[in-house]
Amino acid sequence: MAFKKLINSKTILSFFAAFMLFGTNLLMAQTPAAAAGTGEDANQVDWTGVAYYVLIFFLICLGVAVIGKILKIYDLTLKIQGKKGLKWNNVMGAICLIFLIAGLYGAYWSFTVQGSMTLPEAASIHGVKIDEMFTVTTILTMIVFFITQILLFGFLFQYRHSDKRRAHFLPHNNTIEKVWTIIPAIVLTILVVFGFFTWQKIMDDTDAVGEVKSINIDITGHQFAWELRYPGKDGKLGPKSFKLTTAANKLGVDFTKKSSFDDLSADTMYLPVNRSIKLNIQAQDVIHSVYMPHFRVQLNAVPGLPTYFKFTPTITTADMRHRLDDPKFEYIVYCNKICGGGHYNMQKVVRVVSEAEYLEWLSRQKPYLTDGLKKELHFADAEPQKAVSQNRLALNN
Ligand SMILES: [Cu+2]
Repeated sequence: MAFKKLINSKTILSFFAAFMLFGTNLLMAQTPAAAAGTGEDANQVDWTGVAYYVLIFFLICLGVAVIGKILKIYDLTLKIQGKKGLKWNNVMGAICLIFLIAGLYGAYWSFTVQGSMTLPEAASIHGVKIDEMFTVTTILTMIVFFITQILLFGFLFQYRHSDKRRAHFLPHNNTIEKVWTIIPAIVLTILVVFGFFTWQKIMDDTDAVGEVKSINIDITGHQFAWELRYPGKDGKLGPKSFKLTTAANKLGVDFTKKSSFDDLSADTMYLPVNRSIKLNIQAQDVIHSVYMPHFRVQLNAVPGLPTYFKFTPTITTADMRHRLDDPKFEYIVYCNKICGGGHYNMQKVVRVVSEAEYLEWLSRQKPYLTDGLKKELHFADAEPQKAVSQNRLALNN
């Protein structure tokens, strides 16, 4: 019966879960290793997956349980010998103090070690504001975190049970209630208002008076790629309709409108530095999400709900490579929704360049209106050809 008690069903289930997790981890680690290489590489297994850390956690728990049992036996031995047993309240108080110091050091460690893994400085104007908000929120929550943790575990240690002391029962106190309701309410209101005005500024789509007009760029998500469309010489993107989508016209651009003829399709997102960009965001199948972490840009791409994000890049790719001392650095636009099996594939390079480089690049871009599309739309060859040749020298102003 004792054995039955020891190995109760919860323990068995926990170990079974750990075993399954470890097995899955091993399997997943082996698959890419086998697929990736031949020879020695194929036999290499990455042991440091999630399950590895879960197992380490279980082992630490086991270690703590064993130490607890040893202390219990020591306590019983003392009592059998007629001596005073262990002062468990002191043991618990000491554990609280150790937990407090280890926890605070852990928080400090994660800030200093993992803090350096955060994104480099924001490469857009509004990104600096977002970072400021993040810093203010982090500082405020950290102050609360450190105060509450020190009070919580410090009090547990200081006022641990003692036969000589009796706890004071405090049924109600209006002053305390007011303090811990009003102060957090004020702090949260400041944070929310701060966030509201920042968001309002970011989402303001009107160009300021005297400001150079924003460049309109279309980004459309589908499983599993981003499609980019740039305006041609007229600076306007042609209208689109999902009803017009075909194999050749995969964005469903409406060619009954003149503004559609000079649109360009691009593989890489080139952006001129210090120019306002209006990124028009769409999706053709499921929900995707435009995510450009270095510019602090993220917005969902929802089918049937066109939206946009306006931002101004401030650091060129070359400049960022120099700052990070990484000659291979590229800004990337990702998809930030788990949108299907090939989700990881939804990446495109974003290159921030000077205005001159941008215009030179733009002049080399292919028109959206391809020969295949012309055929499909039964266009007379001469007319679109003319339109396209003009657009090759398009200036996006
Ligand atoms: Cu996606």
